[in-house]
Amino acid sequence: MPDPAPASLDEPTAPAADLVAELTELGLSAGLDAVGVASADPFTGTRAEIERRRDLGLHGGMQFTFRNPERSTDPSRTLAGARSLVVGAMRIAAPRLADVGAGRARIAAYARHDHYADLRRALGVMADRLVSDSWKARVVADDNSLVDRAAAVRAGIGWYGRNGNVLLPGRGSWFVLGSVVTDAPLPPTDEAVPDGCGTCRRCIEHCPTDAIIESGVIDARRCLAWLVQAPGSIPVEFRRPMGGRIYGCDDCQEVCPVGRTERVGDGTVDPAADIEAAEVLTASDEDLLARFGRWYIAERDPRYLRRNALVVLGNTADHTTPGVVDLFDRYLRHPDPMLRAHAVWAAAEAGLDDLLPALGHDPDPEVRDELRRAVGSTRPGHAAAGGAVSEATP
Ligand code: B12
Ligand code: SF4
Ligand code: SF4
Repeated sequence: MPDPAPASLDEPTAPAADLVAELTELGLSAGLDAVGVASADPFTGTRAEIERRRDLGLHGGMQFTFRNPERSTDPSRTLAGARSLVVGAMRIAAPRLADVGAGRARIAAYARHDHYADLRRALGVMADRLVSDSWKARVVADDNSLVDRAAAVRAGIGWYGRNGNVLLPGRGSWFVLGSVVTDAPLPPTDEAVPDGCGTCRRCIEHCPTDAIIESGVIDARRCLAWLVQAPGSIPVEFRRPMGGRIYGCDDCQEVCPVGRTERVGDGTVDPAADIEAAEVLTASDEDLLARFGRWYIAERDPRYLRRNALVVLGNTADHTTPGVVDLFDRYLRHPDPMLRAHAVWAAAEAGLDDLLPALGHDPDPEVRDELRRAVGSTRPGHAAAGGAVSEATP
């Protein structure tokens, strides 16, 4: 008898009923903490919500999913013929940490290690399995081609918390999210996860800048996680609330009671959790990009990391630490006016007003504004920079 004809690559066989179980098993073994399946129908409600927020200006100029909401909410724009999403969530180790020390800059938990690389690798294992059955499959995670949270909610992985994040039942929000978009017609996870926030409002109450303007709605113009990434100057009113943050903000997750007992690594020291602000201010562009290039840095220009480091220094530096005064002095003379302006603010906040007068004739209007503000500052114990600050133009 002749051998049966091999299945054509163009005509994959219908997925076996237990394929979802097998994919789930593969994903969990590869490091995922939860897997769910959703249909790949367009996320029309999410698209309307993104457009509404953009129209209200709540996106604060962000691009990401706001640039082309139609594309980001329609999986078939990522993979022609998409029928299903296999969604995965991966735990971020987020040990509760002590306050940052003087001059140290805090990195949010999701940015301390390359969690997205681990996530994509694990999703890739499931994608490979689908491809081995001749289905098409593409991994997407944090790349703006899909609204990752909406996919996770539709796949029954979690619910939208009031802090905007997706929370997994009993486990909280310390997870990164991604999907495999596939043309395989997989049976979706039946059960949606019910709201678990109840009457709690801790995240709204503890956001340092009141950026959560209603349940689940973030005004990015006030959100520190965005402001530290955004181009341009950090608006003055958000510099003190920035505290020691150089990248990301975890406050609305830190205060969340869900999954606290499960939180791994409490009390442990994570050497990637913070860095010396001075290190950022003395490193070369190449070094900064080699070390932090996987972060979203506006225009891929390390000057924005230095801008943040100056704010951190203004908020946390102990100016008796050797080298701190020299560092301020150097940045007060920096050729980049944005950095000079932040250095003026930071030096004044650190009580180093004596350093400021040298900038009396600064050619840049933003720097002159900072100097004027430093003179008029109401900071407790602030000694005005004195008459040496002149408004003369060169
Ligand atoms: C743009 C963006 C940001 C922006 C804006 C965030 C925002 N809330 O919109 C900024 C830079 C501020 C940001 C910050 C953070 N982000 Co971000 N971000 C994204 C990105 C690229 C797009 C998100 C998006 O489309 N937002 C637009 C809004 C409209 O959509 P949404 O966030 O899904 O909001 C939904 C809910 O608000 C819900 N909703 C509407 N009305 C109501 C009403 C109620 C009552 C409720 C409960 C919900 C609700 O509907 C909306 C639409 O579906 C995604 C990656 C991706 N490709 O999806 C990551 C992503 C959302 N970010 C992530 C993370 C980890 C963070 C930070 C925790 C990082 C940090 N530590 O600094 C913070 C958290 C800030 C916060 N509280 O949201 C994770 C979320 C993980 C999770 N478990 O939820 C994602 C999914 C990245 C990833 N692939 O893992 N982020
Ligand atoms: S990330 Fe920070 S600033 Fe943004 S909403 Fe959460 S607590 Fe507020
Ligand atoms: S802090 Fe409370 S309201 Fe906010 S996400 Fe957590 S459970 Fe929900």
